[in-house]
Amino acid sequence: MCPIPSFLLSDVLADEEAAPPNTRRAFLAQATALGATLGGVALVGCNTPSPQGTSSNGAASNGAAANGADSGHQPAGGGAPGATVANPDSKLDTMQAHGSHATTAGTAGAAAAPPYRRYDPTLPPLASGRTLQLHWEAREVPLHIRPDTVIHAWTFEGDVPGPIVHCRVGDTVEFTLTNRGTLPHSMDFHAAQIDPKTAFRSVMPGESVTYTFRPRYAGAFLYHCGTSPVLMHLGSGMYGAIIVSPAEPLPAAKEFVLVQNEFYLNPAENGVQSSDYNKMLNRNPDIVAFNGRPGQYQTEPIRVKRGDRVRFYVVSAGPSHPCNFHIVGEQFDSVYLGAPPGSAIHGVQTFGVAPGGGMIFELVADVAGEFPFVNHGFGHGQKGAIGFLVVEV
Ligand SMILES: [Cu+2]
Repeated sequence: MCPIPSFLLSDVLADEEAAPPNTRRAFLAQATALGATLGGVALVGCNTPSPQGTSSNGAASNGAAANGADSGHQPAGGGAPGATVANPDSKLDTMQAHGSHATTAGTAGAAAAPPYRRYDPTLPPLASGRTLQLHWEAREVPLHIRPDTVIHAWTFEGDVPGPIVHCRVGDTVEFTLTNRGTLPHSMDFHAAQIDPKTAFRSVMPGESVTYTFRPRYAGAFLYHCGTSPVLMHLGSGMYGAIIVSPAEPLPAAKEFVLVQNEFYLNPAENGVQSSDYNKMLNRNPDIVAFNGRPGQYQTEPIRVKRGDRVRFYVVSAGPSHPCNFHIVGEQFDSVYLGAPPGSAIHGVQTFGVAPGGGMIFELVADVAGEFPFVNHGFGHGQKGAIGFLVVEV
């Protein structure tokens, strides 16, 4: 038996507190109806997961988009609309305040997690065509973030961060999200300019949402689940980077994507640590990481050759803290604060990337050696946001 997602109940409780006494009877009737709906939802969510063979990864994706991917700029909803969608409006989700949020620890133990592996920070090449078709799945899975640490992650495509997307200004991105989890989920691309009420709305388990957008600005952008409470969904792993290259290419470089995030974790049950919402509210993380694994690029550094131009796309997923990006022993020749190439400042030691933001850091690696790249807010660097850039002769 699967529990009713508690944050959906908190929607009800919030309504109850707001309801004046003379409408309490109406509220109770509404809550009963919602409870009946949720019962059905819980059964859907507890079914054996559906086959996941239709998903595809990253910019080279050719996955078939469901629910009308060829619908141009008109977002097309998937599944049954209306009554069964408890929080259909992601704009409202973002603005909702919740006092508490229980965790969903999941039923799979640590043994069900795939082996630990380094997250490849390499920027994928651009696709040859000008249209990207991405058909992704939201999944709740056990995931190694260190060789000895498994978390119950809420994910896009089973990983934290989700896949790196790479496209150009003016490309067409046809995106479909199918929810294979047990909770509502959604997708908010910061590279899009689109009506969030429809495109970024939440979809229930087993359902899909499809929308299309064309990025207008180049840069390093965050994407994330926007379902209420956003803090919990983003903080549990539902985020990633979409890199939009300018129409006129930047100088050739070795290009890497670093997405910083914080983990706020409960003690392990069955070998798996779940996310702690109250810790998230208090903003004192247990772990801070680049690309979802603390210290991974210390043990397996990023390597370039002397003389290479190196470009880091740094995105801060948060959910609450910035990334004060710095490379020990180096300076950035250019930092692009907004859309490159018109927004560069030069000769920079450290620059803060706000949560929900992204910037581009560039240097020519003309000195050989081992250079730590860090969040120079060292309370966070010490919690895992440190790696090595190795410049080989
Ligand atoms: Cu979500």
